[in-house]
Amino acid sequence: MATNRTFTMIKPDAVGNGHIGAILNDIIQGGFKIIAMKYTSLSDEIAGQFYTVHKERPFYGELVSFMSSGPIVAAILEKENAVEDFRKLIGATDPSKAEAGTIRNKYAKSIDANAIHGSDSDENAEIEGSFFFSAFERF
Ligand code: IDP
Repeated sequence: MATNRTFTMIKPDAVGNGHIGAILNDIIQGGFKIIAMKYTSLSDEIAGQFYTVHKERPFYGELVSFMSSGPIVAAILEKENAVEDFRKLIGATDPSKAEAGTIRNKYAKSIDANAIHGSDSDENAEIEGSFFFSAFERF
């Protein structure tokens, strides 16, 4: 059974382009409740740890330097069927293929700088949420 939480990051491109407010509004209007949230920056080392599952992929180095290029907003979100519904709300990885009205369609410019992260499974939502937030912050 699907759990009711997912994890997101508003990526450096969307933060730098002034889209934090609009994206949070889309998330809330999409029916998600914000359980925990922080505005922070990732070092190369921390970004590398977060994306360690992609270590063997050709874009890993590019992804790590992009994610440490400026501030991000990390958050844990709650909604029934959260992981799947949030992936629908953000749209395809490549914004040129993301459906109209999705967050990546509206705010992203390229496949690497694609505005927002959304966990791809319940298991990863839990791992990623606990990477950023301590147990009492995730209560
Ligand atoms: P997802 O974020 O939609 O789940 P993944 O395939 O898990 O997509 O890739 C993780 C992140 O790596 C993407 O959100 C994007 O920022 C970056 N990425 C994916 N494919 C490419 C690529 O071909 N070139 C550069 N960056 C990529």
